[in-house]
Formats: sequence, structure tokens, C-alpha cells
Amino acid sequence: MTMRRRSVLAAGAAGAAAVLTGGTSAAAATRTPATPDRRRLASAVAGSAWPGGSASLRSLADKVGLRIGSALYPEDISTASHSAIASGQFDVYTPANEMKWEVVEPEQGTFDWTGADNLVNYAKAHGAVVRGHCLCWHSQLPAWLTTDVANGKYTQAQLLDLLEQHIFTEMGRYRGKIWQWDVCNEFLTDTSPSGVDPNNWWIVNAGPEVITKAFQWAHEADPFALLFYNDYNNAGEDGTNAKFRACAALAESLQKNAHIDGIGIQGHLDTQYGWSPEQMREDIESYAAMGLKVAVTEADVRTFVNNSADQVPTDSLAQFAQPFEYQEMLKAALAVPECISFTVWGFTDENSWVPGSFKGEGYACLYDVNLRPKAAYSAFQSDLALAAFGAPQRVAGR
Ligand code: 9MR
Repeated sequence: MTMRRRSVLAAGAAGAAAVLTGGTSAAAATRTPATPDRRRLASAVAGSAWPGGSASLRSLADKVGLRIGSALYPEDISTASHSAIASGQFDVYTPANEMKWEVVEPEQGTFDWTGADNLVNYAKAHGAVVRGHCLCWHSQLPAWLTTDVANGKYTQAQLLDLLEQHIFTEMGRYRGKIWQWDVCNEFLTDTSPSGVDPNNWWIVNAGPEVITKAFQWAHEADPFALLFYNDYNNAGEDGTNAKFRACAALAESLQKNAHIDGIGIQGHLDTQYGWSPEQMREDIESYAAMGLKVAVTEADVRTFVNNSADQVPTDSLAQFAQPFEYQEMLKAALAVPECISFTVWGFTDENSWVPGSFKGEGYACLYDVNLRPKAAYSAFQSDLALAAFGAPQRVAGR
């Protein structure tokens, strides 16, 4: 099954290469699709679906039922030049920060839904859907909560009550309007073997049942939303694949004791580290074999740059490695029909989180600091155009 899927994609690529080069080699000729397909492919190459053409990523991805998305910062909605890209290229949006607890409830009992509402309305206005992010995470919690917990104000049971309330309030507000929710985020250790981190803020303060309870409450709060567990290094990024195993074990227990629909693979890559695209595809297939859907949720590929304003790679090879790693992630996603969406964590280097978090690094997005599409964007365009000729249709997302 696996091999068949790969060879279909490879055949599509070979066919395209044959068209581009005139298709003279014997090897290319034997792998070229039958005449009608070849005509369709040739017209895609000649037409707007090819690099330099104008076909949007969302229109190309739509042909195989894949939703292609981006995390959005408020300026991506409010600035015309950003919004043209957000709405033109992507059809699933994740609020980079606007649905996090510290933003929606800055003071206990005082809510600010401005950013979250803006994003949900923006998605509706542009024929897109929303990935809600994220309900239960150790980071970006409101200061009133972390201070009160540090001062011993709440028992474990009271803290669980607060989380339950938070989940029902936020999911209730957007009930029926969110396609996928990241319910729990980043609970697993970066060790081998990996497992739920006993030192995680939630595990320490609310107890080990917190993950199961969060998923139970989330399913009750919005039975229409697809519920995801989201993490990094859970699909081929760490050499041992230990976090994948821990993630699969956690999902299995949630399938038994609560409700989970899918696994979010963040996909934050860095060209200085090794990474296995084959392992990523196999891991996605394994999640799918468990009956789970998969979403690539926060893809970006960073590298060392001259400075954070211009973000020009310092190693000329990085200009090839960066788009290549993006492409390999996209191909792994396209190979498995249970992978229903592919989201990048911001589309432009101009407001990417990378330079602020990784000293000396940047160039992580599909567009540069001046909103010009980079090689990775063109690679996505051509891979998605080719996918229409070989990648399997996505399974239906609810
Ligand atoms: O993009 C977000 C950035 O603006 C925040 O400063 C940062 C704080 O941790 O969170 C970023 O988003 C994170 C996401 O919510 C979870 N996975 C890692 C992302 C990058 O840090």
C-alpha cells in the first residue's frame, strides 16, 4: 500500500519532468502517464498551476481535498497586503495567539474575545475554516492563574474545575464554528523513551487525569469539532522516534477513555538538524492505521541568517535545504489520505516567531520579509499541482 502510494506520486513527478524536458529519455517515456493524463498534465504545466503562474495554494490543494492553512497574527487580517495572501492562498486559519487562555481571560472573569472573534469572522468571510489553538497548554496561561496556583490557592480539584470552565466557555462561544481544536498541547518529554512529562505544569498542579478530562469536556462542549492532541517532534523529527511512540500510546488511551479525532504534527524544522521524511510518512500512516486523522499544524523550516531584518541565509546551501524540507513534509502529508490539513506557522518571515526565539535564525516561512514568495512557495505550488495527478483524495473531515 505504502509503496503504491509513493510510486504514484513519483510517477507524477517523472511525468512532469518529462514534459518539462521534452520527455526524450527512454526511462521518462516508460513512466509517462497515458495520453489523456499527459495532456492534462501538460496543460497544468503550461498554465497557471506551474511556478510563476497564478494558481493559489488553496485552489490546488482543494483538488485532493487537502486544506492548506496558516497561523495568523492580527496584522495578517488587518493589513491589506498580508490579508491578500492570507485569504488568497490559505483556507484554514489558526490564531497564533488569540485563542490562548492568557489572551481570552486576562483577568479572572474578564474576557476579551476581540482577536478570536476577528479570526472566526475573517475565516467565514473568506470561505475558510478555523483550527482552534489551544485549550490546555503549560504556556501562555493567564498570570492570575499561575500566581494563584503558585500561592497554593487551589486544590487539584478546583484547578480542574477552572479548566473545565475555560473549555466550556471558549468552545461554547465558538460551538459549531471550529473545524479542529488543539485540546492538549505539548505534554510529552523530549527523551527516549518519551511519555507524559511528570513535571508538566498541568500534571503537577491538576494531576495525571487532566489530559483525559480535557478531551472528555471538549467533546461535550462541542461534539462537532475534531479534537486533536498537538505536539512537536512526534513524526520523524527525533532520531529515536520515541515521541511518536509516546504520542500514539497517549492517543490510544484517549480513544479508550475519552474522545480524540486526530494528531497534530507541528513540523517546526531546522536545516541544521537531521530529519527523516520517510519516518514522518510512516508515522502519519501509523496514526491513520489507529483510526486517527492527522494535521500538520505549525510547519516552518528555519535556518541561520545574516540578520533578523533581512533574513538572508548565511549558508548558500540553505536556500536549497529550506524548500526541500518543506516539500518533503508536504509530500509525506499528501501520501496519506487521513492527513486532512497542512498549516504553516505564519506565512511571512516579516512576523515569524523564529528570529525572536532562535538566536541568529530565520527565513522559516514561504514568503520573505517583503512578502515575496520564496522557492518554498513555488515548490508547494508545483507539488500541489502534481498531487492532483497522483495523490489520494483526503478522507472526509467532519
Ligand atoms: O506564534 C506564537 C508566538 O507569537 C508566541 O510568542 C509563542 C509563545 O510561546 O507561541 C507561538 O506559538 C507556539 C504555538 O502556540 C505552540 N507551538 C509552538 C509555537 C511557537 O512557539
